[in-house]
Amino acid sequence: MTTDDTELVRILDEDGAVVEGADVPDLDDETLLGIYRDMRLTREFDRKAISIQRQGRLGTFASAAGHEGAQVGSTYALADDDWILYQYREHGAVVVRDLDSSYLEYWMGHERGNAALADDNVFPLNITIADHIPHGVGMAWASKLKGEEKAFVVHFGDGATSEGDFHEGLNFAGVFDTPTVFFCNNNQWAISVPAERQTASATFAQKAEAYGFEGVRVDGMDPLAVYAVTRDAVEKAKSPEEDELRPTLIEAVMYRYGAHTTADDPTVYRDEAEVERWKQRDPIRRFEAYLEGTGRLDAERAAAIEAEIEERVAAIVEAAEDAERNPAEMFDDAYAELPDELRTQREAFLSLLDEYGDEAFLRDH
Ligand SMILES: Cc1ncc(C[n+]2csc(CCOP(=O)(O)OP(=O)(O)O)c2C)c(N)n1
Ligand SMILES: [Mg+2]
Repeated sequence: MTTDDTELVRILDEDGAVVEGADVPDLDDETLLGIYRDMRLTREFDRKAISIQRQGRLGTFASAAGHEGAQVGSTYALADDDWILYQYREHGAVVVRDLDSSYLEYWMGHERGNAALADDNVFPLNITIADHIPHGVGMAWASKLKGEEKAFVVHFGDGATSEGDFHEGLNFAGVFDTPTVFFCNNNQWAISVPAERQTASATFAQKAEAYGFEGVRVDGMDPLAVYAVTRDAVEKAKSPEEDELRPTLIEAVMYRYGAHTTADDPTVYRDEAEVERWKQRDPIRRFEAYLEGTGRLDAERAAAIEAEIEERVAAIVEAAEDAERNPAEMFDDAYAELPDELRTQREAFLSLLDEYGDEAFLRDH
């Protein structure tokens, strides 16, 4: 695994200045400020989620801090009817697509939040590593056969590239030329396994070559660079040139600032100095410096955005905690028609709820 940055696509340097010769995407001020706001919203959502998890008000949570540039930048490059299939850490993609309290309800253990994502063309969250990659390829293939012009962006981690599903998915995508964008969030760690123990390849992006399509390595903490490479990949997925294949593998190089999840303690396997080194590339700080330097943002506007975000996240938490609970929803959505065995279980469960009353049941079980 290379630690060399020279082949990274980059538009902003670590201080937020445009890199010499870089092709800055032509985005209007509203869009640029939207990217900034959504990255900050992602970070605040993350901070708040961890805080309420520590108070016993949320289940296990996977932090996205450090990933905001990759998640928000890539999702801004999509049309509303393009699909996103994600792993579990890409809250920034959900933020762009329409974050509401139901998403937090999922992390509180209620399936409704997961099911609601489909309304925004987001496939349910996927904890079984790499399982959703073949799904993303299959959906993309079906869409192409139907004559649609949609892209399917599949997010996964560096660790996911060691799974059979990754290789099966990419191979199929190349052979059947599906409109799939494979977005590898190389955050340097798969729980406690470092990227250099994940592969002997020099980069994750180069794995695309074996499947016959393009691989791109981008600075995943530079939202403009991520936007640009994703926009190009999506364009190619929808209308490739004659000699091009539709799929692309994007390796977004970034860092997971926090623990793997709230159930993990990274101090036992990694050095705090490494975390601090990567924070020098922080996507929010860099982008803020860019916006300030180009006269699009000042301290007053940034403070107003911060206040708006804090209020919004507080409202999301309140609504998620106040939402009506229906534990029988765990039987919905996995099957169009429940198999007999699950139907029996559902009936038994409903009669238990009936017997106890919802509140007493939730308290005692
Ligand atoms: C098939 C499968 N094997 C193992 C696990 C346990 N597990 C959960 S997260 C994880 C690491 C994933 O790392 P990576 O793909 O780099 O994603 P990241 O957590 O860094 O975002 C593992 C091994 C799992 N969820 N699914
Ligand atoms: Mg990882």
